[in-house]
Amino acid sequence: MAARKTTKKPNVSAEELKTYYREMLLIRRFEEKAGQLYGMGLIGGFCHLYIGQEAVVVGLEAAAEEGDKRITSYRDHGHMLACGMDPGGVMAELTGREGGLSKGKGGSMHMFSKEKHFYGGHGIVGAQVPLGAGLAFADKYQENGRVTFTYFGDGAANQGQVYETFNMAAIWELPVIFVIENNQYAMGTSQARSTSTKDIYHRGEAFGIPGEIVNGMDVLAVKEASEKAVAHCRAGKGPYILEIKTYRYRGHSMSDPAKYRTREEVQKVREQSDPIEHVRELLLSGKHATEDDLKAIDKEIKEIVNQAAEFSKESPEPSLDELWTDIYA
Ligand SMILES: Cc1ncc(C[n+]2csc(CCOP(=O)(O)OP(=O)(O)O)c2C)c(N)n1
Ligand SMILES: [Mg+2]
Repeated sequence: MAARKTTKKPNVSAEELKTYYREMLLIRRFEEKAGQLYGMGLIGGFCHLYIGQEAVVVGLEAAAEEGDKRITSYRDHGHMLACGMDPGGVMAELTGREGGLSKGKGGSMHMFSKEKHFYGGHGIVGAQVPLGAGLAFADKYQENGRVTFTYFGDGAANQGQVYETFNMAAIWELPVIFVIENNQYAMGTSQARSTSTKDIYHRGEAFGIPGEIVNGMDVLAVKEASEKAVAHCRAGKGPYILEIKTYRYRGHSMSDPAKYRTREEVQKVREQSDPIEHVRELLLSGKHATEDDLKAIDKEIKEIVNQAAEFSKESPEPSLDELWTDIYA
């Protein structure tokens, strides 16, 4: 996770860098605000924050095109924001209000957007993996050239259904990118305790699926690898695996006793490999932006997040009639 050492002279425009900075900062500030609202008792149930992992989804989205699909686990707020879902709608879902993207009935783990081709938000570990292959099957059947980004964690990578999915995706040459967000922990269990090997992507070899490791603290490295994976899928060559090494700064969820790692471990990653700080340094050292430019972006993002929080507090509780809508029975 040494972001600053791996990026040589980046071949990237100032505008592009600023976009990544803005998008990653939006996720970070949104998640910090969600943590505060949770602390105030305004958010109930589970709430899994994405702080530290921002470069993963922002780098992948940089390689996506209109119509591509995405599906992920319960650690999903960053994915929603990165594909352009409304921050107010996401926050109001967290507070369980009428203005939420699932009308206040889904909460943190269960939001969807037809418009943005975001298929959730899934609370059952690994369950989204076969669903992601199913989405890719539909695209292949319709010959529409679309790709599905199927995200899951290092813990989920030990689920049996992942390998049944790998097999079928390989046989049918489905246009699916399996994105393993390896943040090194599955709840309180470190990867070393749960997983027989240090790297996971090479399990794809057993199914003839190529893959690689990516530095998930470097948005440019993620984008580069994603472009390669997308090109592979769009060329009809079947699935691809990206194992993205990343780190979550906060607990597994808001109710994590945090006894399985030291504060020093977290602090070290924050100081040495923070993905937002990395882009900030590139912007400043390349003279693409001044401190004042970055302050202006910070202010703009703060405003968006504050508005989302206000909306999530002001939006009314869902009416009781809502209990009888969106039910398939
Ligand atoms: C089938 C199933 N088993 C167990 C759980 C409880 N559980 C929730 S999250 C989690 C850990 C998953 O870790 P990982 O896949 O690494 O994702 P991360 O939380 O790190 O993003 C577990 C065991 C669950 N939700 N579903
Ligand atoms: Mg994990």
